[in-house]
Amino acid sequence: TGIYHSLVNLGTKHEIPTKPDINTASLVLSQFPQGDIADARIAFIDLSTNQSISYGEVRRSVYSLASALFHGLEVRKGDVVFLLSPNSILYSTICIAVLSVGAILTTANPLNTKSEIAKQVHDSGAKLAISAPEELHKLIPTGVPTILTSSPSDGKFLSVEELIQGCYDSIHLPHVPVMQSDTAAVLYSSGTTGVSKGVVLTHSNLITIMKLLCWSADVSASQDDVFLAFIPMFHIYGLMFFGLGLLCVGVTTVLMQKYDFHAMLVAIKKHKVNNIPAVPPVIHALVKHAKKEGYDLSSLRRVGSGAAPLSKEMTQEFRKMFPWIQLRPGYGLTESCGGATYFGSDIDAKAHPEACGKLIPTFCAKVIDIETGKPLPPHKEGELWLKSGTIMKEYLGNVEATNATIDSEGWLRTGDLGYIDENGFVYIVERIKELIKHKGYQVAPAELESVLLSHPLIVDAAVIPVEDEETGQIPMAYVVRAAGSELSEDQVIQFVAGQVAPYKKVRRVSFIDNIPRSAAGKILRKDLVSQSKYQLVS
Ligand code: 4UW
Repeated sequence: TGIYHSLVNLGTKHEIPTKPDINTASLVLSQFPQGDIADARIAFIDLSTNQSISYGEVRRSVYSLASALFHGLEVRKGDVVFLLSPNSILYSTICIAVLSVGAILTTANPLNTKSEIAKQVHDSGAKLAISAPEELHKLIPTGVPTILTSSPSDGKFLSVEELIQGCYDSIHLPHVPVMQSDTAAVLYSSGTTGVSKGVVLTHSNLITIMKLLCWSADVSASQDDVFLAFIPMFHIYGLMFFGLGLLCVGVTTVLMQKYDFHAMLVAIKKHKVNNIPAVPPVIHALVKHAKKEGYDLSSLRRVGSGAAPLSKEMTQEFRKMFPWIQLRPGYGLTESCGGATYFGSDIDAKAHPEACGKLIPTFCAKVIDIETGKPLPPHKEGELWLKSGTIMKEYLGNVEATNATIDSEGWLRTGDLGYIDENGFVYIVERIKELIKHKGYQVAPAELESVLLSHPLIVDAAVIPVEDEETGQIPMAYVVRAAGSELSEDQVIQFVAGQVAPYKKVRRVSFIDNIPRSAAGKILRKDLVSQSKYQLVS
């Protein structure tokens, strides 16, 4: 039939609950390690401040904050709450409290600019924002009522810390019936084409992926595991691991507000970190620089890699340098609510250095011939399509994009070119969608093109990815200048940099007479990509 199924059984321990009236918050709280000793176990440590929060404190904080949101701030089922914060020991508490009152969580990258934030606030229809104090200035112009994560000095804004310490009920959750089918979160992703869109995830999606994550994390047996989190919790990868999933298995997570190579090495040694969900640039940095820095990585047991491709060479160098560390690549998307593939064993991972694992239980896949639209047999390359209980419901308010991405049978078109071998290992070969990945972050060419086109001396523009060893890919712009204009590469780079988050910056510019387009007017990015390769070698 051309359909690949995960051949692995989830087992009864991690069975996905089917009762319709279970929600993400009640599920996470019910999975918290139980008893006094477990209550005192540290859930999160902030690396920079050394502040920590125990499992018991997370639970009580969730109850108080949920009560405050519901009774004090009148947050109701279906209201969207916008969270703008770097990783913090309260991030999970906020997420779970918001979900527990049936409100919908939308998260954003704190690096985003004022106008990027405003767009998301508007698109998501946020009723309330929760902001780190240093990001507050980006929310004020939106007019959305805002509370801060931690207490401000001048006392003008309410804060989550104050609400938690206030006199709200810390023993019960407000009684709000929330169903698995209700929307839980709206995360932003550009998908296969165009600008950022709201990926609508239901409680059922989150519950399913959390159960799968607990199963694949394989840490429940030794609950003294210590994870390191620099992957941001606003992104599906960080949200699923650190925001929600890992709380179900009782590990301690050391949080970094932002990734820094040296601080990471210090954290690993100081806190005896043994697990790091990472991204390829971090693997790259460990291979290239760890020796020079005089590291102690002896505590590390497992390092994951996801969000962008990791080359076979890098995989092999990493294994050679750090033979005691299991390197486990995985592949996932915001639209699939996180990981879709995994390696169940290190033997498998070592034997398949180019693969990103096998399908996670409950996932099915097809590899679709791009020309004919027909499913392909093992080893043949085509677009990877996925089906699972974790696949998003839709793109928020965008029927056209939803229909272009999910077919009538519920298959998600990933926009990734790949193949599956006869043993079920999944290989991602190339991205066919427009998305650029810089350090694992999404950069949408369409968004940069519209910024470029707003320049009075730019007539036409196209943005493509250029491969970069250290960061994965960088955005490069092809620009058609207005007649007689002497606009320079640097001026173009500065113009874009003034309007977008730093990770989206155009880092290379080439001037061209016209942008190649198809008869239907679509930019022929492939032609530009080949042209850029030619330019780089010539
Ligand atoms: N190899 C090649 C990979 C890989 C990859 C992703 O920003 P999004 O929407 O989402 C993510 C999610 C990553 C993730 C990985 C592992 C995991 O367990 C987990 O669970 C929480 C999450 O990055 O970008 C999706 C796109 O990123 C590329 C690919 O193009 C995909 O469509 N990508 N992982 N291992 N490419």
